[in-house]
Amino acid sequence: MTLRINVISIFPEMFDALGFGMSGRALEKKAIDLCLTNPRDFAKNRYRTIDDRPYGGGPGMVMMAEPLSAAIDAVSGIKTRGQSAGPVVYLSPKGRRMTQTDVELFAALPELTLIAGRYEGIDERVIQTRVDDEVSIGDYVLAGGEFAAMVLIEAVARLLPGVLGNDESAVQESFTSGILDYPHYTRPECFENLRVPEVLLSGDHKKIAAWRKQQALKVTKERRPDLLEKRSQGTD
Ligand code: 6GU
Repeated sequence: MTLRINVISIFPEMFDALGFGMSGRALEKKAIDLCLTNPRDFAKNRYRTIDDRPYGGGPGMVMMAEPLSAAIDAVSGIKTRGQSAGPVVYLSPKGRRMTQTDVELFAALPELTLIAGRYEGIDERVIQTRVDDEVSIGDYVLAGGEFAAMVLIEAVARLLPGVLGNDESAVQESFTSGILDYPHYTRPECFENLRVPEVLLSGDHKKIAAWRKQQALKVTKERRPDLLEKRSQGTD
């Protein structure tokens, strides 16, 4: 099974960064088929213009509806394969905040189209006519959606079957269990006078599991008590 990810961006070269690590392996193994499209290739004038000044005035530029919608239609399956095979997701600081649950849903799809906007944003009519889902990766502002799209892709890549070396790691750690991860140690046993907790050397797997659970709960209570509340309410 291959997840087709269409990306609409005026900086397609930025996505070369996905060629490393876990996302690199997902691309190599064809767990992901990354299809990059530049809206500039769909611009109408000889300057290949894709942005214009906002109606009503104000700072910055807005991505024009025509090149952007033409780019979406060319890749998302509406025109090329006669049907849409997956949602069109616009990465935007105005979107709902993406969670691991969203990532899991994206990873289970056959196809996904991501729009990485630039400037002040995209013409609202593209959102009205083409966008199914508007997603933010956190409460801070980036200059464009490219890094946000790459964050989404990497989070999805590591969940795809056959991508991770160790099939357990993806399900075990932070957020999939709804709480933060426990601390990790490897050799040597003593580093700058700091010893590895004795229990981890004991070979007692029950005791180790209990210690890790307790450590995970402790760090979650300290740093993200909201996660524990959510868990007890059974939401998200
Ligand atoms: Cl998806 N885009 C931009 N431009 N800024 C963001 C974001 C997305 N998510 C958080 N900040």
